Amino acid sequence: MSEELLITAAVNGAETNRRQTPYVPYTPAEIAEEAERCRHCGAAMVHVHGRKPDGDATQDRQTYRRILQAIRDRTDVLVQFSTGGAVGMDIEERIEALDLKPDMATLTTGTVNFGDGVFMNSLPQIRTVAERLNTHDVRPEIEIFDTGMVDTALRLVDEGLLEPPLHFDFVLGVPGGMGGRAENLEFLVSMIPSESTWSVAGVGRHELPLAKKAIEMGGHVRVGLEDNIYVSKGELAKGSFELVEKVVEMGRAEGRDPMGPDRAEEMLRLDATER
Ligand code: KMH
Ligand code: ZN
Repeated sequence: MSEELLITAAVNGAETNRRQTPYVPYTPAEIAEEAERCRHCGAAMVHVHGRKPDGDATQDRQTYRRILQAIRDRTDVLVQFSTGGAVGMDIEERIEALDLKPDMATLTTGTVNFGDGVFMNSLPQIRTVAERLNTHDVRPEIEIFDTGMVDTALRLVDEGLLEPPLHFDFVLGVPGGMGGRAENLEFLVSMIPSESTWSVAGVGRHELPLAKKAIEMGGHVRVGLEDNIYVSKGELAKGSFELVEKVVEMGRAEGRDPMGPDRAEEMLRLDATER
């Protein structure tokens, strides 16, 4: 297997906070510094969430504008915006930054229990996000937290709202969602059209074992403090870059070097950006 490996760093998320780890970036400058470190270590893309200076999650357009600019000023890494935001956010608020034309943005194709909360994505809401992505010509990464979400993504293809080839990210191990067992990943991969590309994002202790499994299966990997804050049992990662380093090592052991942003752009059929 010689296909290069796409590593996406989910550097902050909406939920990871400073009470859990001092290393989670909040401000645009902090996010950009971390993005640069992750790129240096082997990530081709960063998945980012807006945060207020006190750490509260925000989908505010100005915050995303500053994040995008700060990252572009420092590094050529691809930038993927979250449209999920945090549990309980209004759908319009979640997509107000898409006109800034990030390289990619997420699209979750279903509702899932998310810890004690509910991450709401009704069919009309999913269509709203897909339409807005299309309006601004932003390619989606389809976030799958459970099996029915794959079927819904395929339904959106039939409706003309999603254009294949699709790129999926299987987020496994969220309390309330599909668990982090390797068989779950195998099943999800069996469901998607063969021309699709995919990555896995294992949550918590599932992150690195699922990364290894995905590498062996020919898929790609998302890691970072959004999903897991430990680099080994009981040891906090000093940033998402340490998790990226681990995945680079795992990839190389299987003959898969990390791909750069140019190759990722080509594989994911993104419009070439000036970087
Ligand atoms: N924070 C979660 C409720 C995404 O980024 O699009 C949703 C999430 C998915 O993180
Ligand atoms: Zn996210």
